[in-house]
Amino acid sequence: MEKKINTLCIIHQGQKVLLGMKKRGFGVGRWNGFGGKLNEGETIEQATKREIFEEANIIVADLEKFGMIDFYWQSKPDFCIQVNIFKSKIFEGMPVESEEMKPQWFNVGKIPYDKMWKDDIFWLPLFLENKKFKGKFIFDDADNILGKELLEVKEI
Ligand code: 6OG
Repeated sequence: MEKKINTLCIIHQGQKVLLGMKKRGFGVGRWNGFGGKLNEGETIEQATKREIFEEANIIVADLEKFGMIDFYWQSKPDFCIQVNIFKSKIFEGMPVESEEMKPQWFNVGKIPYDKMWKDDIFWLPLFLENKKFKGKFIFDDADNILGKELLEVKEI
């Protein structure tokens, strides 16, 4: 099994969340949190901070892990992306568009789920209610959900 560790960070301040429109690569054209793969020797937290700085030019001061989801695709049974999902409430700097992401604030009542990965509508409401979760999603090649498991947990 090839398991790729990824990070995902969403800034959540009261009734607002900061998302980014992915401008290139995997997930292009979708709103998502900020994140990516780990560099060699990096911890998951270090990679989370580096990615959001590279993609939105902000420095997060607090990181709390809220979720861990394993993603599989039906046509690639030996491949998995593990996404480690973090919340930050405090950051330094102003979000700035990068080559990879265009940041934008959304009201929690107006999350653009129709332009996001199809798993997000299941776990993001938990995240917004400060609930922690673990899960697994299986997609087909058109990124439709074929199977899912999602559990609220006390600690990740
Ligand atoms: P790069 O490989 O471009 O980073 N990611 C996902 N996010 C959601 N919401 N759903 C998924 O379902 C995802 N698969 C990957 C992790 C890719 C970014 O996309 C996230 C990373 O933050 C399949 O560097």
